[in-house]
Amino acid sequence: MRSTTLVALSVAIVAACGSSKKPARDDAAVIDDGKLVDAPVIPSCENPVAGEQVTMRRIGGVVGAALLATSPPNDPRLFVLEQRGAIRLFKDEVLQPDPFLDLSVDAGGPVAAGGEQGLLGLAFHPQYAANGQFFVFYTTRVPNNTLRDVVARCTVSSNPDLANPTCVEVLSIPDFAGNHNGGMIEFGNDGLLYIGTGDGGGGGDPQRTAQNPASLLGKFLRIDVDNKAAGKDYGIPADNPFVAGGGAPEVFMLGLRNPWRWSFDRATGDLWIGDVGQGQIEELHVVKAADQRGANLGWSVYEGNSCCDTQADNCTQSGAQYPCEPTGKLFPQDSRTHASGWISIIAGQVYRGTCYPDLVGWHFYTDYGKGGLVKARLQPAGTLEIVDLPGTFPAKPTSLHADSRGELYMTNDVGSVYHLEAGP
Ligand SMILES: [Ca+2]
Ligand SMILES: [Ca+2]
Repeated sequence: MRSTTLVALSVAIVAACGSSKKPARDDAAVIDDGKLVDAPVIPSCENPVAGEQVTMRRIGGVVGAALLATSPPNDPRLFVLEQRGAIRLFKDEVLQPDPFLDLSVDAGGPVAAGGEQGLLGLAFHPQYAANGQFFVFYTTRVPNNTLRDVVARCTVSSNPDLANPTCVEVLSIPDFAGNHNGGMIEFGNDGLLYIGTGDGGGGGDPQRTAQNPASLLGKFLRIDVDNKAAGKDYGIPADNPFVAGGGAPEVFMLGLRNPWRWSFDRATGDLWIGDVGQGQIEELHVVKAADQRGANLGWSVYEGNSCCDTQADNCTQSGAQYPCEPTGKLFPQDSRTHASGWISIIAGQVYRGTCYPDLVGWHFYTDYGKGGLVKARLQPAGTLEIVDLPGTFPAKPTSLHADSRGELYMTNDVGSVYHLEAGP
């Protein structure tokens, strides 16, 4: 199976920028379980383009809402999530007719889609080229019409463009409302799988999950998919903050409301998190690698920098029960009010590609309602340099994420996929 995959990948490799092509290279190797495996290398851009004027070029569209574009490591293909439950495949920017995987209800799959529900996350194993494993996050109502948020392990078939049709649940989280499901998953540079979960839903964190370390909701979770603990399909990393007690062992960070889209900066390991706000404030948190373990991002004691119970929305906790104590909490580096038109922040990713050298080190992000595009980069003091970019950008964005080359792709609610490009 693997040799078939690798031959196909090697043949399929193309260069990064625009129409420039570069011959395939297959001289790299990775070690997996002691076995040396050839792996293709994605070449850097042959003709980089200088300039900071950012544009979005539409490369194609999928069915329904497109929620994420991503790639396995060192793989030239682009995989796009359809909210309804399928993963679609682009090769050389051409949409392939058959889904890579279809977990939709129409295909007999488990994904419950609609509103904020659906196939929400996809992360390829760092050793995907060798082990064929990838992970998905979806909402489901099977069995018994009971709502759950699920992380499942899937595998590719002998055909590299087709996954095996069923996935195995790794983590199942009971949920109580259709909104606030998080859904983004990524592997860190430590090889562990990070999972962002919503506070459950409703409004105002009605079950007080986000600050409760025993709940898997309103958190970043971190699990080891390669070393299974007894009775589980995953392991608990030894330095997770509650591994010795005081909370659920999977919990890595607390105080999230709905971390819909976030990513690691692949160069630094910093987390850039868009936490969708309640009725007033959208938040962008940048949590440096050294500060992540056990971090508390504030919700639902705070919405942004504001004490939640002072606001005229449904952050209804009383100050007496949940005093707004800032000690031990991290606050966002950028916050946008709903009065300014922001309603659901869409965090993106730090550009680490080679096609547009003047974009390197900038994180690009946007908002589902406001649209537009913002870039920000960390300054030495830990604050952000923030630039609201001129120009017109796609409406109703749902994600902005890198492929294996570090090139960024935006998806939106009507199924379009765009390549972020720049020029003078
Ligand atoms: Ca929910
Ligand atoms: Ca926060």
